[in-house]
Amino acid sequence: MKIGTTLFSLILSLSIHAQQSKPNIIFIYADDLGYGDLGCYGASKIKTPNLDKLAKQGIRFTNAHATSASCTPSRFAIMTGIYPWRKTGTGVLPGDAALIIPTNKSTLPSVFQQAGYQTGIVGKWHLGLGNEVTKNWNGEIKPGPNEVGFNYSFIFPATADRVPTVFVENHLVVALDTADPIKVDYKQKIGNEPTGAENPELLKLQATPNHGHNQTIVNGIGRIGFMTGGKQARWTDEELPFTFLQKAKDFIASNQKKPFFLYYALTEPHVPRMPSTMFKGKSGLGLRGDAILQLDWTVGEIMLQLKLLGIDKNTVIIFSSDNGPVLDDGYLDGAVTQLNGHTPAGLLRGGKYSAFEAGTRVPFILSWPGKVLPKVSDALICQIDFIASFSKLLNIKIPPSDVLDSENVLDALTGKTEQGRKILVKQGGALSVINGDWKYITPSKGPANTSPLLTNIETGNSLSPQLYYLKEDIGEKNNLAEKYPQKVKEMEILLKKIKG
Ligand code: NG6
Ligand code: CA
Repeated sequence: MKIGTTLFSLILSLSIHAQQSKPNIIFIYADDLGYGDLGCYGASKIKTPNLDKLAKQGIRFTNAHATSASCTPSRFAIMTGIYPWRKTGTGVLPGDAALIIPTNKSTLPSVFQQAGYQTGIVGKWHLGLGNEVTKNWNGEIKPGPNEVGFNYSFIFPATADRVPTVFVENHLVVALDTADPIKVDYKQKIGNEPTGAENPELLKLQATPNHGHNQTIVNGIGRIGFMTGGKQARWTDEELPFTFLQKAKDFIASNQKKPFFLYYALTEPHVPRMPSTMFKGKSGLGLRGDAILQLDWTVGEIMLQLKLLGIDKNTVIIFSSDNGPVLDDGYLDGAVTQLNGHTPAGLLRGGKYSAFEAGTRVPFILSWPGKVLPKVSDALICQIDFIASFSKLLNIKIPPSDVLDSENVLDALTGKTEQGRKILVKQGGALSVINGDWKYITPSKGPANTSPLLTNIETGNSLSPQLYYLKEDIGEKNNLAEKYPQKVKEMEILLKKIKG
């Protein structure tokens, strides 16, 4: 009996140990944070001590990319390992969109599940829910994150500026009151609640004229889309970071003894920027700057929790952003008027929505204190590479056709080499392809600049081909297409081949 018990506890402790030797992975994903927005990436007008510390203890990548210059496609790529431009319907989704991630293919979280991980997502989803646009928000909402690899989900459906402004935990809206059912419509007004267009006097944050964001008002902010009902379930923007942080911490605490993968998708500094009172007015750069302080604080809270639980050495934190920066993305929140010389894109050209580098080249930090030595790496990597790289790390075989465009860059991610990928296709408005130090932007119609009264961003659109030598011209100032027509041809052929 005694021997049996001892043997049992020995086996148990060995198996717990084997499990624990797999690192926990926390992927913290900012929304619309630019290459130049953090101290560790050269920002001097804004202080980001926690992310600077993370960068100092880990690897700070200078040449890391989202696949796309907006949210949904970048997130689609991370989940699937497939370039989003291969699939229609992967552009910025409305809040009532159906799920766009296939439920029968490998996904990033399903790879972790296969390796015995507990998987969770907390934060922004923006990849659709349910099978149809018209859905019942008052019952079980599925398929969603739980059907594509997450054991636990606590999300908001789309963006902070889109209805429904509610949290969904696993399949259910949080704090739902059946007596006040939620309805959502993106085509026409429903119910009789005030809208930003009809009742601007009710707004605490003015929308930029002619920029939308003037439909149902929630918490004094005009949103995109109409909703009615669910009064009790609606979030308060100022509380968002605390709600998500608490859920992320709960997930970490309850899984501290198992290997876990947490996808923690922050909402900062996406619009509407409405940080908590603790941060309002603290940056001197308007609400966008304050939201970045809040984001940095959140990351610090997670780092502290890991330390207190004693799992910091065995936990990988990856921090990045889904696309580049934008100042005015729909609200008059001081981002433009109080910029104060801050350069959200750093030395890069363009911004969110752009084919230029600032659209997709983003901050990217990886920290794994027990394993990875601090450094700065110039390896070319992309978020789409997570799925192939982590399958390698965890020794999980996935059908290559499932994750067509993902490359195993594990050695670059862990700092063993500065050789990442050689070739990467990126999506602003136009497609571009990077091959080594060269970048080619395909000719495209459309204005070269969005209106100065709206987002005011250089799009990268041009009817002529553009060729840049990034190694010496990271700001894409010098179009070499006419000088090197042969190179342009080569890049065109390369892109054509990848497109298949
Ligand atoms: C745009 C919105 C913008 C933002 C973006 C999505 C307008 C005029 N602009 O359509 O405010 O919500 O979509 O951002 O409606 S993302 O980071 O989720 O891609
Ligand atoms: Ca975004």
